[in-house]
Amino acid sequence: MSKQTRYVTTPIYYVNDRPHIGHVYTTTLCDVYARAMRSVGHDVFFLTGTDEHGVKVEQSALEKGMTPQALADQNSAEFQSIMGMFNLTSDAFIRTTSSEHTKQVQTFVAKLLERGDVYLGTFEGWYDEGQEEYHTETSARELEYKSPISGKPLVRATENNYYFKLSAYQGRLEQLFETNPAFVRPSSRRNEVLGRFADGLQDVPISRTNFSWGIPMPSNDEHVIYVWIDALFNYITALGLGDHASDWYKERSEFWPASYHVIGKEILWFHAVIWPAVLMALELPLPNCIYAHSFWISEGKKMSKSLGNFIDLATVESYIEKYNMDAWRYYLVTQGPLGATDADFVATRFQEIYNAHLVNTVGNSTSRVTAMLNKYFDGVVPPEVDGETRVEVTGFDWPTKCEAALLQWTSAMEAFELTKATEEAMGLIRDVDLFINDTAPFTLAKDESKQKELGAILYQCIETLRIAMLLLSPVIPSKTEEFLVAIQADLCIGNIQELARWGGAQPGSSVSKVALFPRVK
Ligand code: ME8
Repeated sequence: MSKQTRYVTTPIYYVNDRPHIGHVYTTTLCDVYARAMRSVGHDVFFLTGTDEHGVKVEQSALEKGMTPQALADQNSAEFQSIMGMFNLTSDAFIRTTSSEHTKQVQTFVAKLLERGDVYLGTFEGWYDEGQEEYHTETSARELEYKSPISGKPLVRATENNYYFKLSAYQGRLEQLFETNPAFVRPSSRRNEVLGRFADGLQDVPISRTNFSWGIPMPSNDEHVIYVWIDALFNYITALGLGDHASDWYKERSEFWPASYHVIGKEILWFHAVIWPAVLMALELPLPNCIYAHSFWISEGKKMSKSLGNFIDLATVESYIEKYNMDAWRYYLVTQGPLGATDADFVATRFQEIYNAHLVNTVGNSTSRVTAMLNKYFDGVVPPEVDGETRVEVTGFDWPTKCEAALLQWTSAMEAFELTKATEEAMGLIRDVDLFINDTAPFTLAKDESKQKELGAILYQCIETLRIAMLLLSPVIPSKTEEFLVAIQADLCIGNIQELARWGGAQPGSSVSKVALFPRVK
């Protein structure tokens, strides 16, 4: 496969709040995708960061007796620390208060003004103060004039503002949704957006005058740029697209357009409608896909600090301490709300999945096979084929099975179907267990004359596990590395298509026994 670029982004997180499971979740999804794409050999850029302007940050800072910048510095550092804590391999961390970002945002907005896509006007509408978002009459009515997030009443607000001419882009947006049905995924989210087009798109205010913590409008510093416009630009300022003389532009501009903007469902409108329209106005290419996942709820209810079911960083850390980092990642990726429905985080379910998938499947199979190789072959990989001996058990044509799994895995990872990709690898491991039950190597071991057959069976087991573990490495990177080191196999460095080909395990190389996932009470 030819080398290509892949660019994946998380939302940039608000610094008026502290990181929690939701932020860790989205960032972990992007991390799995980024690792998988690197293992395929693509040139990957994985961006995350913090959204640091706006009235909420100004108010939180005021309440804490801090300057907004000091609050932003403190909380942005906390968001940055989760990258290291959770083994997340982002390539850059963008902060909207950085001079690189602010300068470029002003350049882009100046361009929009110049082209007439931004103009000064008066606006009246239903405003959600918590979300800093306006609703149309129809949508406000549907929401019973209450914020869908905080439940607080929407307020009628009038503003003299700069507007972005969103209405002028309705036709092109509709065409985009029609010709590229995968622009917004999953498809239920796409339908949600389409439903709102029926209302007719209205121009959106993109400046504010009621507070000052933001990027000044070019040529009118009584206005600051609306935090959402400022924030959306992060995806291209981080690549230097607004400053062609910058190092960022030189090093990163080739990554645009993004492969995936991964977001939560609550910020879909900004990403699926406003953002592409802004890019159209700037004559820039559009991202390939906005992937909007659903939400984690906790123990059957919306997470809330007062209900005591809020999964903050301390709670996340307690899981990692009790189980391990890879177990945490595995649970998030395979049991999380990647699809159209919310996912419930339940402690007992975590334990069940850990036992069923990691202890009893990955852990058991790898420990069983490495133990048998130690017991019957002194920890040395036997040859698969010796003259006549190639063991084919009906239904287990391993080379074909593994090749198919690799192909499926690759296309699922490319398509951001992370659960499906993971399932390909897990399927191979479950098949190894069935194969062992069918061929009963422990019985063959009792018969001297069956040594070669026994060797061939165990070769097929360790080789399939090697391939399966390569495929699992984006999700459980530490445990797969531990395993590959224990069997003296190569780690994946951007060449999975070759490495995961049948025959990679070298007869004669040594194998240590592994115990990857201990039982946890
Ligand atoms: O919205 N389950 O930032 P934010 C899953 N700054 N994911 C969740 C979640 C949950 N319960 N709660 C939050 C903002 N998330 C803006 C974004 S982008 C240009 C600007 C995740 O700090 C999910 O990805 O409120 C959601 O979109 C994001 O956190 C919101 O983070």
